[in-house]
Amino acid sequence: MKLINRVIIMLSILIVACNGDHATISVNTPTIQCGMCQKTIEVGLKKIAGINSSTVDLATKKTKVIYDSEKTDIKSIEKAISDLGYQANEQLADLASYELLPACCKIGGMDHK
Ligand SMILES: [Cu+2]
Repeated sequence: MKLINRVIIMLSILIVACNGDHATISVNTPTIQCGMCQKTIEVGLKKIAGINSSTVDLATKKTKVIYDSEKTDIKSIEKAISDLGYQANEQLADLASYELLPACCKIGGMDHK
């Protein structure tokens, strides 16, 4: 029983150590329009290596990204958001991806309803 306890404690230390690489950034995503944009970004970023999770705040138009700083960086994350069709900080949206977005997700799209 004592050995098992020791193994559990060592595993816990390892798990905490692994979490040390996780960093959080807040990215300005000013062109998001609606809940569908939110889903596109959150689901899209989940597929990118090194990104653990992301949360889009529609009210502030900011996207919080939790990532592994050893596997990716801010520039790659901005590029990934751009590839999904949205502006990320100074990185403009990839035009081809933007054109493929539903009408409601394009700039001003929610104003036409
Ligand atoms: Cu949208």
